[in-house]
Amino acid sequence: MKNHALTQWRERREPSYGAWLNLPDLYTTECIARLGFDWVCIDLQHGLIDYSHLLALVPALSGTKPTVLVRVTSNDAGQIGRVLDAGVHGVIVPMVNTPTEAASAVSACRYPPQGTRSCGPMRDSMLEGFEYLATANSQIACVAMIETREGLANVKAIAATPGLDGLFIGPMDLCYGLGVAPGSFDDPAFIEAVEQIKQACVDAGIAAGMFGYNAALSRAALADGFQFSSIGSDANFLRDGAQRAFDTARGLDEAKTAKAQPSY
Ligand code: 3PY
Ligand code: MG
Repeated sequence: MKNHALTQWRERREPSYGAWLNLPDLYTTECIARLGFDWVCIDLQHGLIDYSHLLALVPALSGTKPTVLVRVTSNDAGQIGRVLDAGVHGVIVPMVNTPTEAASAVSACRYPPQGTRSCGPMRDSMLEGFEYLATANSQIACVAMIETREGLANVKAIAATPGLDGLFIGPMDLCYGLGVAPGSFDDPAFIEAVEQIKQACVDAGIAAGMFGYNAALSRAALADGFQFSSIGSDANFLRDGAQRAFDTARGLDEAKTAKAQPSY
């Protein structure tokens, strides 16, 4: 197994574009899978998706370009094992606050001796046989989210966790953690925190990622040295596209109606 997104992040040659999947819908998932994104992330934490939906979405993504990641609901080794066994190639773990928590996430992703993942890769072994076991430890991506004040305070040590592949910023929770109004992405405290997280990734030699509420935020992050960013979600692509079409049909000025607020 070769993880396309992880290879991009490691080589740092090009920005890695992701799409966020919040909807438990096969058709929208198949559409997004064919647009050329480098990775998609199925969101079990805030998306309207549960494990049984995921079991249908992953086969719909098989054989398409994007690397399939899952944001798990929490740093739970049991859930991490189950999503990996369902055939996804990495996890994004929310609210990682300490190096111990980061080490626990990594351990859940790696077979012994590097970790404690239990062996039963149902879907991957069906597709790849035992070959999967030889490559899984180096090809499964483990990403920790930094989105609290405690996580930020510990960011250097978290980034240095052996086996961790990247840090991913949750901008809205980070605003809450910093005590600035949600969505204040130009607040100096937020900008300083983002810089600190990016620098911790550079120092540790791992990838820096940013949840992008829209394509402009994502573009700014990628231009600013981040390796990967989600540029939007299925839900907001649908909503924004419908809004734009409706506005255009009514002859409204797009600039006036463009959404200023981030949306999920
Ligand atoms: C955040 O903004 O905190 C996120 O986790 C995005 O889903
Ligand atoms: Mg968050």
